[in-house]
Amino acid sequence: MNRRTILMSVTAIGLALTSVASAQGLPPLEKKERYKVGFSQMESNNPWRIAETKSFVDTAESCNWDLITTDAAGSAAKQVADVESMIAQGIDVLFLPPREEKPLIPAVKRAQAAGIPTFLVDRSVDPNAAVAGEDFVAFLGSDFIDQGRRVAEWLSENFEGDKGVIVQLEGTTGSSPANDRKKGFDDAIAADDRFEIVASQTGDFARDLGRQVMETLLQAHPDVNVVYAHNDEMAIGAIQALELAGRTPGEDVLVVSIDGTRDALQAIIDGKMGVTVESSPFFGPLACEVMNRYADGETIEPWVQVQDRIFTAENAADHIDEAY
Ligand code: GZL
Repeated sequence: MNRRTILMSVTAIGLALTSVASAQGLPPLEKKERYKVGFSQMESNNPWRIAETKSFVDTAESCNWDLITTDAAGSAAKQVADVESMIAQGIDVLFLPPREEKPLIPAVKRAQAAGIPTFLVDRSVDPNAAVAGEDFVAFLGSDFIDQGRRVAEWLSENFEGDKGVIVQLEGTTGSSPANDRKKGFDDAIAADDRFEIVASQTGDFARDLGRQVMETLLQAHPDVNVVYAHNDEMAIGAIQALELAGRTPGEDVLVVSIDGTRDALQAIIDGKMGVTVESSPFFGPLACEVMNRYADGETIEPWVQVQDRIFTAENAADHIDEAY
């Protein structure tokens, strides 16, 4: 093949890539031997976050990534700055779990403007401000509304009392999982008139804050007999608070949650928690697969949806060894 033919072929590939991506108004991703990849982690204060970061790190070599990871230590503003820094370092691709739906919009827009294909993982942004397939390539993650709905469904099917007094521990204020897990649960549980949500307050997805908030809400609502936590870390914190107050989780109060962490599965096995709907942190392999599809010129579906299992006393022991 002579130089002219090679040049024409490379040009044709480039035009093909550009045409596909530009059809979506998205930056193309040139197929390369190795990719400089940015992963902007929001915080590392719980097993879920730590497992997610490890999943990306463990995928890097097999996916030919020169991986740059940052940790915003719980600050949306710092996460925006971290993304800016990685753009300045010339990353080819950005994987971003936006801590909150609105403050991370500038980061998404900056990456797009810099011609860097961006995939939102695990959390998304305000769809009124940025759209998958236009402002970023796609969202890789669970259906958080469905997670909340499934917890409510399980509760309605397994609660044996006449009156359910619910305290809800919400995730990080303004985050897509907190918004949607609340919506999914609240809308579904309203169908069963035995239940009343007497309090709903954020524990920021954190175990210790979840415990502190539960202690406070127990004072105000001593008749609580159901706790719905948006994640297992807060559920475990709530169980600690309940036991400190002389309650017996699993007997006089039913704790229900989301994620599927090792501690949650153990609490289910010990009879202290009723259910946890899975929300997997293992995004590395999926991120690799979707990035390669995009580099091959494929149009990526705006939502690459992750399917979630449900863990109860029937199957928790079967899955605890794979948990994080
Ligand atoms: C869900 C993820 C949530 C987890 C929490 O994709 O964003 O954040 O449910 C984590 O445990 O902090």
